[in-house]
Amino acid sequence: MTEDRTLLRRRDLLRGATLGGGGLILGGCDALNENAAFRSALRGAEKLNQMTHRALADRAALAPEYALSDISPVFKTNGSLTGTSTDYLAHLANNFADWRLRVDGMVGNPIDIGLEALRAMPARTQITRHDCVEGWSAIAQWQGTPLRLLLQKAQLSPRAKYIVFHCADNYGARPYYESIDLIDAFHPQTILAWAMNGETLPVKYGAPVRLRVERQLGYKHAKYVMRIEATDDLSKFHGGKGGYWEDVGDYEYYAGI
Ligand SMILES: Nc1nc2c(c(=O)[nH]1)N[C@H]1C(S)=C(S)[C@@H](COP(=O)(O)O)O[C@H]1N2
Ligand SMILES: [Mo]
Repeated sequence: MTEDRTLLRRRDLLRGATLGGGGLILGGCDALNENAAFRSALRGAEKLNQMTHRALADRAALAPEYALSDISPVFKTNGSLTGTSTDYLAHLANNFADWRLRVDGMVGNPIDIGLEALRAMPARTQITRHDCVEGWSAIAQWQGTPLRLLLQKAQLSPRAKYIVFHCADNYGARPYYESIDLIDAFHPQTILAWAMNGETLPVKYGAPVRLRVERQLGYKHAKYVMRIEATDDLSKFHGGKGGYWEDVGDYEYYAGI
């Protein structure tokens, strides 16, 4: 199969998997397929067989979304309940007025964006279920900026393979961090959430922004995100396995649900 035909078939599959979702989602899917970095990530797997096609279509599918009436009256917290860095604590005291999110690493146009500008970008609102590996779940409404929009703005390099989230908290003695591949980074439900259940994101849930990556377990949903870094090599970060719990607890890198 030629490369072009392979791409076309993958595109059809990705589209097919989300057709039920309506225009916004198709838009996201198109954007995903037009992105050079994402296409290059797919091209990396040269010998795609039927199974891989199915796996890709599955990765592009949406997580279930719920009704307002399904929202959990109590949403548990887990891990850190605040950022701990000096920098973060100063921003917290100042209500994040001068806080800036950085998007850098393997990008052509590094970004430095404040909370107001982030909130002014096109946003997505979704009511989803959070599943923690420790055995609890809770449903909440999340509103935030689709990660793919920031990556496009930053001109993600076609050589990038992963997106790393640097957090403002130490959990125990180590900094919390997480990372995801480009399939999840460009997934329409992957957002940097700055509101929860219609209110500004509370500190214990990750203010000012936390990742929602709805097809994966709770520990991938980085809270207190300060910096987003594109890379082709996870081994150079902390323990080298791509995330805090992957390094410390031997948790799976891809925590699919
Ligand atoms: N920065 C940071 N992000 C984090 C954690 C953490 O300790 N620090 N804990 C993770 C885990 S295990 C879960 S289940 C969720 C909990 O999110 P919640 O406190 O909003 O329920 O955040 C995840 N993200
Ligand atoms: Mo968790």
